[in-house]
Amino acid sequence: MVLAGLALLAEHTLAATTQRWFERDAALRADLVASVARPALLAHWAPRESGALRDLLETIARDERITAVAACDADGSMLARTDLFPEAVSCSGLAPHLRQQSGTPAQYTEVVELPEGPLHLSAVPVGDGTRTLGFLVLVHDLSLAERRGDAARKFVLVAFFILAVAGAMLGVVARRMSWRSWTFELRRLARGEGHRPEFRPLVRDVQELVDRLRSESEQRTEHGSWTAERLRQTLAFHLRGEKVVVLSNREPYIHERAPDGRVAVLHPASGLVTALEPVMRACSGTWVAHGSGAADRETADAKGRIAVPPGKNDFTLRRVWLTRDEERGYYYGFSNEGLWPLCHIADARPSFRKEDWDAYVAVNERFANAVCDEADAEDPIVLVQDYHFALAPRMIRERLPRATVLTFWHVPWPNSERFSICPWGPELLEGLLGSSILGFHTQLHCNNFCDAVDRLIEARIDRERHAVVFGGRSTLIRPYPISIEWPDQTALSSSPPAECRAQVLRELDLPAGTLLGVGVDRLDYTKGIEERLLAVERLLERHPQFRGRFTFVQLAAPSRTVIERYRRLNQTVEELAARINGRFGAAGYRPVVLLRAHHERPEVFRYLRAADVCYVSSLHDGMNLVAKEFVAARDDERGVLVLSHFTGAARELTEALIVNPYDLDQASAALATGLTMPVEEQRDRLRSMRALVAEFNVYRWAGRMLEDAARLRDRERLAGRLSELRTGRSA
Ligand code: ADQ
Repeated sequence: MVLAGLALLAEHTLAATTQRWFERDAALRADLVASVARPALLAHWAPRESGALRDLLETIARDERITAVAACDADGSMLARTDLFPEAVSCSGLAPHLRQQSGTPAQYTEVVELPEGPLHLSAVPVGDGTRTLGFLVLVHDLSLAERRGDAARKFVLVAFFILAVAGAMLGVVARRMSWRSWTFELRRLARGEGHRPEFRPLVRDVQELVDRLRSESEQRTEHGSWTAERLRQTLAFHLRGEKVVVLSNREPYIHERAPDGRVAVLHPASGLVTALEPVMRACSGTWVAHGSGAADRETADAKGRIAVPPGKNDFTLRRVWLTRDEERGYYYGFSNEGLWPLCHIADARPSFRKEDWDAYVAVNERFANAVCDEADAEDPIVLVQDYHFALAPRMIRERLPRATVLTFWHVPWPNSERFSICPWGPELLEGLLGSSILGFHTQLHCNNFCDAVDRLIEARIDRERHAVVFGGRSTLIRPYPISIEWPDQTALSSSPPAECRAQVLRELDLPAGTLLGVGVDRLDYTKGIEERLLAVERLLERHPQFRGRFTFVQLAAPSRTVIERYRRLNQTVEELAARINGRFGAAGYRPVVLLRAHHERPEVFRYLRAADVCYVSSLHDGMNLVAKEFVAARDDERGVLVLSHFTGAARELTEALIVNPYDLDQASAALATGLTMPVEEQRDRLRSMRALVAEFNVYRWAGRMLEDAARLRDRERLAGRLSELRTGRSA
C-alpha cells in the first residue's frame, strides 16, 4: 500500500518535471538554432528569396525534435515555412507578442493544443545588429515529451516494483535466516541439546508457558468448574507449586481455655476466615495472623507456629503476638474505629487518632516482617487480607522486590470524597500500591479506589489495563467476588433439614408448625440487625395472621465489644427484642429469640437448614457470606432468602427477595411473601441460586486471582529475560 502510494506520487511529480524540462529545452534549442543559422538567414531574408529561405528552414527542421519552422517579417507576414508548419499558427498572431517585449524584442514561447497534439512554439527575433528584420518560429512536438514522460513513468513504476520486491525478499531472507537460527537454537535447547547459555532461561520460560496453556485448556475441558483439586493443580502447574503465604488479622483456629481448664479450638465468626480456610487447606503454605486466643501461645512452638487444622495438618499457622496497647491502637482504634466506619455507609463516624495510626504503622511493619520471614523464596506469593494491612504490601515489596503480592479488600471501598476524610489516606493508597494485584468484591469498589488514587496521590491510572502505575510499578485493580467452598463440607455433614428443624424447635421450645425466620451475624452495626428486628415488628403489626405462629431467631456473635458503638448496639438490640416480645409475645410464644453467642459452624448450618426465611439486612456489606451459606445449606431446595440490596451478594443472588432494609414496609412485605411462597417457587429460586454459588465458589475466587498472578509472573519473567538478553548483547 505504502509503496503503491509512493509510486503514484513519484509518477505524478516526474510527469510535471519532464514537461517543464522539455519546454525549457525547446526554448533554448530554438534560441541556439536561430543564432547559429542567423548569417544564412540574413542572407536570404526577403520575400523574393523565399525559395532559398525555405530550403534553409527545411535544413533546420531536419533535427528530429524540431517539427516545423517558419520565417516571418517584422510586420507579421509569412516569408517562408516548412511543409509541416501548422496552418493554425500564423505570423500575425505571434508578432504582437514579440513587439510587446520592452526594449529589444525578446523570444516568445507558447504551448498550443492542436488537433494533432500539443505543440511548443518559440518565436525568436532575427536582426542584423541594427534592426529587427523579423522572427523565426520553431515548432517542437510536445507529444515527444509525453512519450518520454510515459516511458519515465513506466520506468519509475517498474523500478518501484522491483525495489519493493527486492526489499521484501531481502527482509524475508534476513528474517528467515535469523528466525531459523533462533528457532533452531530454541528447538535444540528445548530438546536439551543446546549449549548456548543465553537462550536457556528464555527457553525454559517459553516451555513452561506452553505447558501451562496446554494444562489450562485441558483442565477447562476436563474439570469444568472450580474445585479444591483444581485449585491445587492450578498452584502446581501455574505457580510451580510455590509456597503461598497468607496474611490476615484474624486467625482461622483460636485456642481458648474452657471453664473446665481444657483447651478448646474455636473457629471465629469471620467471613474472611470462612472464605480463606478452604483455600489454604487446598494450597497448603503458611497463614500469618494475630494469635488472639488465651491458649494460643502454649499450643504453638517458640516461633508461634502450629500445624492446622488440628489432626489434619494441611497448612502452618504462624501466630504473631501483640501487646494490649498495640491491639488497642492498631485493631480497635485505627482499623475498627477509623477504617471500618470509613468504608461502610452505616451512620457511624470514623475516628482517627495519631496514636492509633502510629500503632497501625508499627503493627503492619511487624506482620510484614513475619511474612518475609516465612517466605522461602525471593519471589513468594503473598495474599494480604483486608483493611488491617493496607501498609503491609509496600513494606513486603521493599523487603522482597520480586514477590507477587495479591491484596484483597474484604469491605467496600468508599467514594473518594468520603475516603479523603482519612488524614493518612495517601499513605494507605501508597501502601496498597505495593501490591501486584489489588482485588475488591465489585467493579464499583475498584472504580472508587481509582478515583481516590486520582484525587490524592501522584499516580497514573491506566484505564485500558485496569491498573494504577505508581513509582514505576503497576498494580492491577480487579473485581474478584468472594464466595464459599462448594460443596460446603458442613452442609454435607449436616443432618437432613427436617431433623435440623425438629432439633431447633425442640431447643427453643417452639411448637411444631412454627414459621421460622433466621438471621446469622456478628453483632455489628453494619449488618442492620436493629432494622431487621424493626421489620419483624412491622410484619406482626401489619399481618396479624403471623402473630403466635412466626418466630425470628437471631444468632449474634459478640464482636469488638471493647468499642463503645458495639456495646451500644448490644444494648439496643436487646431492648428491641424485649419490646417486640412484650408487644406481641404471649404465654409460650416469643416472636424474637436472641442468641447472643458465638456458634460453631454445624450449629449455624442447623439453623439455616431449619429456616423458612433467612433475612440478611446489611446496611452496607462487601459481599456477605451468610447469604451464600443459606443457599449452600438448603440442599432440600426449600426456604426463602430475603436479601439487602446493599450487599455485594445481591448482585449475584438475584432470585432472592431483594429489599431496602431501611424501608420497613418493603422489608416486612418481603418477609410475608417469603413465609407464604409456594414450594415450587422456593425450589425454582433456590435451584438457580445454588447453581450460581456452585459455579462461582471460593476456589474460583482464589483460582482466578492466582491465575492472574501467574500470568503477571510469566510476563515479568519474560520481560526480565529479554532485557537481560538485550543488555547482554549490547555489552
Ligand atoms: P464479615 O463482616 O465477617 O466479613 P460475612 O461475609 O457475612 O461478614 O461472614 C460472616 C461469617 O461469620 C459467616 O461465615 C458466618 O457464618 C459467620 N458467623 C456469623 N455469625 C456467627 C455466629 N453468631 N456464630 C458463628 N459464626 C457466625 C467480611 C465482610 C463481608 C465479606 C467477608 C468476606 O464484611 O462483606 O463477605 O468479609 O470477604
